[in-house]
Amino acid sequence: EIDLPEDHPRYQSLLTRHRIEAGVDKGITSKQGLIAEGRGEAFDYLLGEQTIESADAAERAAAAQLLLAEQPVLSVNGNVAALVAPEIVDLAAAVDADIEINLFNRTPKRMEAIATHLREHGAEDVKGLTADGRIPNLSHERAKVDADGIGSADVVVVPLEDGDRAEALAAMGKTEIVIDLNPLSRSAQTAAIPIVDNIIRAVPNMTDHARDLQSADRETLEAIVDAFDGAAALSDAEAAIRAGELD
Ligand code: PTJ
Repeated sequence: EIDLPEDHPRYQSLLTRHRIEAGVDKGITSKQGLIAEGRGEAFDYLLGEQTIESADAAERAAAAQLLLAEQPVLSVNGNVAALVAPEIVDLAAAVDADIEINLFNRTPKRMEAIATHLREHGAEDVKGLTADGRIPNLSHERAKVDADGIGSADVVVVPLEDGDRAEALAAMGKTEIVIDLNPLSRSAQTAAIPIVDNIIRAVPNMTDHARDLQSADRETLEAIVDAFDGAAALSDAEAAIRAGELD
């Protein structure tokens, strides 16, 4: 990591930009990933670069949903790998989930680079390379998944996902947890649990909630999931953006 001034008011966004840039240099992140990052950053700026209360509630509900799941999978793309590889490995361990690489712009080279990067950060089993399953109603490359990963998962975490794929996964009957700073995106709108927060804050916070809920019984976990209202969380995020919580 480079030396960034921690007291800089935009420290988090500088750090995020740096990680994405390094991801592109390493062949992990696509050039389009830079554009996606810029879009996310604009929303984060308007949210005051903080985890708003409704996002924290969504992160707790997501942790509960993951603990209840039979076969949870965390989907990783080029931006996610560059931004939060060790944090994704931690979350997977906390909720006993698989990690699967799933790319919008799939190339064998980038699949390999991301798998290596995840393994370097402690991932043992990385799925996505077999690609013996398909998401119905998507074009060939974008539809590829592992049959024993996302293909048969009941709960999937899809961060920074393209709207088309989020919809196609939901149509397969998956319970989707989406992390996306844009509350108006189709991905966020499609999710059972939309998390409107920067992934660099969302993932570690989900892990904290999961550890806190580790020994909770099913009833307690189900009550947390049931009490969460996705549509209300999205309106709350939009209201926070409009109100401008800038520091
Ligand atoms: O690595 P690949 O090939 O799978 O490609 C990944 C990208 C992200 C390039 C691809 O999925 C894409 O083009 O996504 P979109 O349609 O730009 O959507 C990305 C969404 O993530 C946007 O709504 C952004 O606001 C949001 N976003 C970007 N950065 C962050 C974010 N949300 C949370 N945290 C971020 N750091």
